[in-house]
Amino acid sequence: MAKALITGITGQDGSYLAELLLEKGYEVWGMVRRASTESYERLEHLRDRLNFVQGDLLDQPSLTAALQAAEPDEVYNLAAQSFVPTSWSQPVLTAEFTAVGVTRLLEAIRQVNPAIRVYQASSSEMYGQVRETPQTELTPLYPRSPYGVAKCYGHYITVNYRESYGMHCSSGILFNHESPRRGLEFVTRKVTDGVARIKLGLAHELRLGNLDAKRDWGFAGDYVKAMWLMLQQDEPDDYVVATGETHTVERLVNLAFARVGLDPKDYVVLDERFVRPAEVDLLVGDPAKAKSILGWEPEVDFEGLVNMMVDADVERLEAAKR
Ligand code: NAP
Ligand code: G4F
Repeated sequence: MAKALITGITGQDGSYLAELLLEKGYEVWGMVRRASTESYERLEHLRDRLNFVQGDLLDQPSLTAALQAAEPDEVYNLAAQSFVPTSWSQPVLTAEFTAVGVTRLLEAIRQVNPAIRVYQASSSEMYGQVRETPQTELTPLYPRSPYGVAKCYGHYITVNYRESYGMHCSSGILFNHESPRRGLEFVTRKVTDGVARIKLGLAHELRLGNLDAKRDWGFAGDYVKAMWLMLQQDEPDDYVVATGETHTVERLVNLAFARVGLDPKDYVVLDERFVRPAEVDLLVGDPAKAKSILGWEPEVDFEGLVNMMVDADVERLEAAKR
């Protein structure tokens, strides 16, 4: 039985990846941070099939101990401070988790077992002020946030461990991917949760920042399949994972309100507090390499994704009301 260790298993992607690996017959280990209250909400339905080990990207000995306990064939490094606005208020912590944390993990892997295959969660946020459209694996990076800068470091240190030590390290440059399990502060979930609250009479407005920003949004359940496929290749490499389509935040808002039969003009309020010090105006990825080498294709389109998220939020809040 193959064994995998997932850092960030309690997050959105961690929960979908754990499901996928269990379906494929893996023994799945999750690295979790110690907390005074547990946050395993996204994993409740899987909990008794998973193994947990404590560890933190800030603490190298805990990473070594986690690897020794799990003895994985594959490590998926999904842990990070992943919310872009927080990276301006906590830039040093973001660098410790999202940048240097990757080196701590890679170094622990090199020491414990350099044959372990590694997936690094790189990000389209690295393209920032984009140098070309669509963005490919070869597009120059120009990050626009401390988070983007930290992800560039994580990306290049992964490439460097591959080239320096011949380790099987792959980096997935994933464009935005969402789901009903997305954190409530990210714009898609903020909108779908807000729309559901307004529909059910629990809120009367939705306060947002820049509605003109464009993103290439896909479904997280599709994207974790690409992560797994990367580690099944004979050779490690870097891959853009995206839908190839871009949409404005405004279109996201319009689709979400339309799903519940309401007009966004009656509820959306522009709020400067949600406008960023530097914006990434446009992201759209070219997934040709992932398609041709990994055989990966997204299955959920943008409208299907928004409808799935609105429906899930309405259902969840109705159940809570009952
Ligand atoms: P998420 O929901 O925010 O999950 C982040 C995970 O990281 C959580 O499990 C969190 O644990 C863990 N974590 C944070 N700091 C840690 C630390 N110091 N040590 C150990 N664990 C720590 O993120 P996601 O959306 O699933 O994204 C997964 C990864 O892909 C992240 O690296 C993100 O930056 C990257 N990414 C995401 C997207 C996207 O659109 N979703 C796109 C490109 C790249 P707690 O539960 O303890 O907080
Ligand atoms: O949903 P967002 O916060 O995602 P963002 O900044 O694109 O980052 C996400 O995707 C990255 C991949 O490119 C990941 F690496 C990262 O970890 C994260 O998962 O914001 C999307 C857009 C931005 O342009 C933002 O300015 O939505 C705009 N927006 C407008 N109003 C808002 C809001 N974003 C948030 N979070 N909240 C608003 O009220």
